Amino acid sequence: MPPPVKITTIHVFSHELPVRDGCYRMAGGEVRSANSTIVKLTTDAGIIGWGETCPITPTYQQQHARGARAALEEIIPHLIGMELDGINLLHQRMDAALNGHAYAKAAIDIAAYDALGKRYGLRAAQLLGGVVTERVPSYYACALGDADESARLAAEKVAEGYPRIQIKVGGREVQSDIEVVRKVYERIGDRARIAVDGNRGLTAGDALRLSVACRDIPFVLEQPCDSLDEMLSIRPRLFHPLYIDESCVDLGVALRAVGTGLCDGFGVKITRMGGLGPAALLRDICAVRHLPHTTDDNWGGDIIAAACVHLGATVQPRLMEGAWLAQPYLAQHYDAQNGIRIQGGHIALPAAPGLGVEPDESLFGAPCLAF
Ligand code: 0XW
Ligand code: MG
Repeated sequence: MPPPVKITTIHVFSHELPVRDGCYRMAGGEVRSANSTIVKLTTDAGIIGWGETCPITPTYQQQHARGARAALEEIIPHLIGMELDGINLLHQRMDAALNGHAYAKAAIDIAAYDALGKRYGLRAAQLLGGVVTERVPSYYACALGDADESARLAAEKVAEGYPRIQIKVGGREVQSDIEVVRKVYERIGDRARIAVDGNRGLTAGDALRLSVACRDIPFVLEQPCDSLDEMLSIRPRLFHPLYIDESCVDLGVALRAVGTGLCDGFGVKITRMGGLGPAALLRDICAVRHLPHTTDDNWGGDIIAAACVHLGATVQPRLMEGAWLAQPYLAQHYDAQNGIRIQGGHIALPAAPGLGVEPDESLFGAPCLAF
């Protein structure tokens, strides 16, 4: 039995990811550039694991880029020298060093899966339970826009092969949202599944109005309102399945939601759960009640994209709502050769051990933290 490997150094980088072609709009704000935190974990066997966490904006959820790096500065000194072989032990060590801040811990978790996979010659998806598919479905998110443009874009993406389209709504007159949903459905019909994502931007009344006005259109209604209580107040009167995304702030909420039937599915964010390990636990909790879910994250480059694809590759196909990637909005890959790409609305699972991507470290400049 080979001896366990120990963590010897962890470097943290700050890396700006500008949005190609302008900005990405959703309720609550627009994104012109997102600041990513990248972790490089090195072991005594010379194995390197990469992790990433990239809040999309400081307002999308209770996370922000500098907060991730401040949390990591608190946590990392407690990890140097520890054996890497147990993901649970790693999380216990992180939790003993700092309460909360799952989105920061996620970058360490992801780097650990990358390093462990390389150590044992296994892909992260194999460490997460096994590969169900080598061709992971993605979905395309039509940013907040007008009805004609959203319909045109949705039709274009369905023609490319995307099996699911997410329509952004919220933060404006609900009549505009109703027009967008109706126009998109008129254009694509049942050629793709539709999710209507409010990103917390609708009042309970407007969410209900949207569902009633579009009751003839099949879609899932994702996080229409800010709080779980607002969504639960209207859920019995909705004509559409309710998915929660931003309100699922941790595994405790997920356990309650699944156990008491508060929702019909999830928009999962791997970093919000704390990384691949906790997100795989959410996958398994959803499987108990046959609840569909995505395997997404907020924003980020090839590292977080690979994490989303590896988790997505382990989900039962009938519960898999897709792995959204920021890639279509980015001008660069961290790994020019094996970067994560969407083709025909689907993503090939990388073949190499760990995450299967090897970032060009020179892209990230000097580390902002080095332990
Ligand atoms: C569409 N996403 C996965 C990407 C953006 O970060 C927002 C998110 C969502 O579903 O809310
Ligand atoms: Mg969402």
